[in-house]
Amino acid sequence: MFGGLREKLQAARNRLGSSIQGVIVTQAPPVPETHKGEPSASTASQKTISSAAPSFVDKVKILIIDRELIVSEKDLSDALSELEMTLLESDVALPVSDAIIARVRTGLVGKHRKIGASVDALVVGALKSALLDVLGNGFDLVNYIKTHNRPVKILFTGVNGTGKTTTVAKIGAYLKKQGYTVVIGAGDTYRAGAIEQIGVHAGRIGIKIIQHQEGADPSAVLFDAVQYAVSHKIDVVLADTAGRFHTKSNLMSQLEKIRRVMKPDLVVYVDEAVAGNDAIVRAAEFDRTVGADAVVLTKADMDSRGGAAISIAHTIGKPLMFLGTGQGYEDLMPFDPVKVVEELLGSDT
Ligand SMILES: Nc1nc2c(ncn2[C@@H]2O[C@H](COP(=O)(O)OP(=O)(O)OP(=O)(O)O)[C@@H](O)[C@H]2O)c(=O)[nH]1
Ligand SMILES: [Mg+2]
Repeated sequence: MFGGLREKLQAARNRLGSSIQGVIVTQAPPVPETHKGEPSASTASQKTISSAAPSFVDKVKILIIDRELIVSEKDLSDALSELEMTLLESDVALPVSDAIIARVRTGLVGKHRKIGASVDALVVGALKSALLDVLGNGFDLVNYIKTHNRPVKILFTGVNGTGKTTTVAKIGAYLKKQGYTVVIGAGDTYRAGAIEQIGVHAGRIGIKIIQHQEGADPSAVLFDAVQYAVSHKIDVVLADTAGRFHTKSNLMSQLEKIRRVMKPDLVVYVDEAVAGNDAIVRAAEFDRTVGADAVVLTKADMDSRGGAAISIAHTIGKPLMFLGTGQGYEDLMPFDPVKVVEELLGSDT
């Protein structure tokens, strides 16, 4: 997952580190030719020289460690430009890339004490907090269900073929494993074979499905699914819908009707991570027309660039709930920003 971005961030991390190392070198006091190997008058007066009589080079290092390191904006400008290119090439949306660069700059430019400890730690710390800032907090579905009235009704929307139906099945299996009862509403009455497809998934994971005939009004199907949940005290209703593009106004108004009739607690927008910036644009459109409370990005297992996952929360202001990481029912990862940052920068950070 996001392997290409991970490699590029590693390169950016090294580049920022060497820019700061360059600053350390230029801020070190020059070693006078005649005094090499013995303390100079100026350095000897500094309190940092240890009594173990270290070499002159060691003393210079100690001085740098003890002093404030002052990193200017100019020192980092090339490395930050490279980081910006890296992010844009990885399909990170421009405002998000700008936000990351601004935060890394704020984290690194200025005075640093104890810089001698580790330049790399300083760089990783700045990258980490910049990424965490733009990734937001995620959306803890289990906690949401725990704290809301039953049944919790969740409507899944999105364009064609992004993985809505598979995600409904995966989330059903996930919630069942957490001890919740679930019913699925077969709200895609439009595409031939869609009812059968969700029926097969529901059968495999052992979840009740409510369905009508192909061509039926999806609002009626999903209304029935909610009624079933109420009368059977089911915890969660998962409503599948047909894929549609936001440009198709008749299909979008059908979705509005579903909203009015079913009254979902959550509208979850599903798109594929591999779509990069397209996913961001579409998510914003869906949010504008029918609303979205959270986002699931599927096919993260096939996404090397990671741009959509990095960008979506910051650009549309809605949290990421899950990442889809494969075709199996288990291939669903609750979105945990800390884990994603670890994946990108390495767990040793
Ligand atoms: N690799 C991978 N494939 C996925 C993932 N999620 C879904 N898929 C695959 O994507 C394809 C489309 O999935 P569907 O669930 O049918 O997509 P949909 O959005 O319901 O499609 P429509 O109903 O036609 O709009 C299927 O082959 C899924 O197995 C994922 O996280 N990773
Ligand atoms: Mg579907």
